[in-house]
Amino acid sequence: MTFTKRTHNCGELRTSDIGKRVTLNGWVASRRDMGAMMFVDIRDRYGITQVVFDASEKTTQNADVFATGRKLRSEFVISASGVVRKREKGNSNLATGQIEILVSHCEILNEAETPPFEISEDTTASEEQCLKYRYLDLRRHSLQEKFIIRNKFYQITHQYFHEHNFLEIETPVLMKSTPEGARDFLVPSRIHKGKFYALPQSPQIYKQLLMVGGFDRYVQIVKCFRDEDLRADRQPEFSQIDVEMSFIDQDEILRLTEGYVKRLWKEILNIEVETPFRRIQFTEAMQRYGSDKPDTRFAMELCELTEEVKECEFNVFKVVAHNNGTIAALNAKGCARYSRKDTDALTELAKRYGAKGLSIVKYVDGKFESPIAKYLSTYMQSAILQKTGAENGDLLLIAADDWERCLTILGQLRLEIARREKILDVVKEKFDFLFVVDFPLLEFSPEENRFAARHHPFTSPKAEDIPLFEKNPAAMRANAYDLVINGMEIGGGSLRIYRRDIQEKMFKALGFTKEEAEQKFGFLLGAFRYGAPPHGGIAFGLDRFVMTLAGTENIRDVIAFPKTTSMYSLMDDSPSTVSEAQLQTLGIKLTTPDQQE
Ligand code: AMO
Repeated sequence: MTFTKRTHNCGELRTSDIGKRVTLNGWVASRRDMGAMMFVDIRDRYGITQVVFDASEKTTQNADVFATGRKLRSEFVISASGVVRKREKGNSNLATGQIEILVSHCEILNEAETPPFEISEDTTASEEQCLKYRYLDLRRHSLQEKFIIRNKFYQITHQYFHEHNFLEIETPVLMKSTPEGARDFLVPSRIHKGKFYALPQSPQIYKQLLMVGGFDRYVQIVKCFRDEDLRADRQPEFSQIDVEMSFIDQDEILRLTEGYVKRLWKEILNIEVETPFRRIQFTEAMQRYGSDKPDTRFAMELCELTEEVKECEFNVFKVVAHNNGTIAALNAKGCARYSRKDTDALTELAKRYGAKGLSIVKYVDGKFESPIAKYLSTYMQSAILQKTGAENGDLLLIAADDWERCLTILGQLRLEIARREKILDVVKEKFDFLFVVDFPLLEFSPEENRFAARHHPFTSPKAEDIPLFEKNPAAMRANAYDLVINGMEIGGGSLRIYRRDIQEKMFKALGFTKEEAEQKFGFLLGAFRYGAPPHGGIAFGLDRFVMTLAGTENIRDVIAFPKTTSMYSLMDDSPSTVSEAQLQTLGIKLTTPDQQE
């Protein structure tokens, strides 16, 4: 099948092209029929151009051309040829808005059924519908723009790391299941029945092995897979820019990161980013903002009140203080006006983050309005006012729990108040770059009654903290760092343990027996016997980076074919059942009857 091929795309013709004979190929975005005149907008990924069928003009008088124009409907794929002319009334919203094409030849390349929703920027279609017909949704200019940014992002990334002497090396997608934090996606082996590969949560171990293999600078844009609950910034399969280097220190990795971010912002947004970025220690980030990825575009800092209220008669505070917990407050300025419904919603939010309750104090007409007011002496009340800076009309939210949970709850409330009070609307354009450093090495899991690695089991402790393995593992700090932009964790990394004896101590602290460690990570420990260089690295969430650059809060906007929050692909209906024969080949028998349908 032949057709008249385009001479230009739908976004490039200008007044300087007036008089040229051109052909456009694209989709019918809209069609207005005014009787003797028809206006059709043709769309492709470069833009929209108006073409005109004009019965009064000789060129269009040809009955065939006009009849073809009449047949056009939304989303038909067409080829339209004619001469570029000046538009009578220009449209300054369109790059091509000053010209139009007087059609003298038109071919319908393919018809289209009426789409399930209108493909326009102000579509009223639900997100489910857009995802089910993603290929139609992707025709929207605002979505396509994000993929254009994503493409630029790839190019700059390849270039930047190439210029810095990095080698791109691919690592396996079918690998050994190793505990890394999230749940693995498993792939059954047909040849080795009863055995499974795992899809990588990240290429962490491989990139460390590449360092042992002598590739001192590795980078890879790589798909990672994690079976975890989804959020607005999480997908089960996502992309990382994975980086590892030998013979370096933390500063060198952070400087490389700053240069990379600077280049991305300059080339994609034409924004000059100031470096070096601020570095905040984990403890300080928690104390001031209640988060290890603080959004410091606005202040609203937390303040600790443990000392001030530990002697009060309110039992919850007393018990928490007695057990070495933390009592802290957030001053929501001017929010004493909140209704019961509002404050109940805040309590609910606190509970989602593990709070048993939330103490709410309205400071109105010089008085504390709160069920806990009666437990707080005048002296305590004035100490609270002084510490929180509360004034008439303010709302104090007070949490009491163990240190990290108390601050996390308040950190979440801080973000919620900022949303409700539209504080971020004022600072929307600002970018806030920082590194959070000096994370704890371990975190205690009360459910499992053991320590887990805060970052991953290969993260090195600070040299001066190594003796604490025996004495006080909870107090150990890691050589770990996160890149945070606008309150989103964009990247995380660490210097690695490269000595077998330290790695063994770490596995022991994590509660692995020697045999377990050998079975799970034997190949890594083995490699450490043969001269592992000091090394470290970082991985950036590519999708999150692009979200920030494209100014969207929804990760699905930057992934061509994303999953829903219930990890479903509405377009191809996956996951789906497979045939009994396929299961048999893999030696798998399903146990739940409804899975066998
Ligand atoms: P980490 O687990 O911190 O580190 O991941 C690095 C970055 O990947 C992004 N990310 C995600 N993006 C979208 N959806 C997800 N489900 C998701 N999970 C993580 C985040 C995060 O900062 N191997 C280590 C890195 C290292 O130590 O070098 C790792 O994977 O932006």
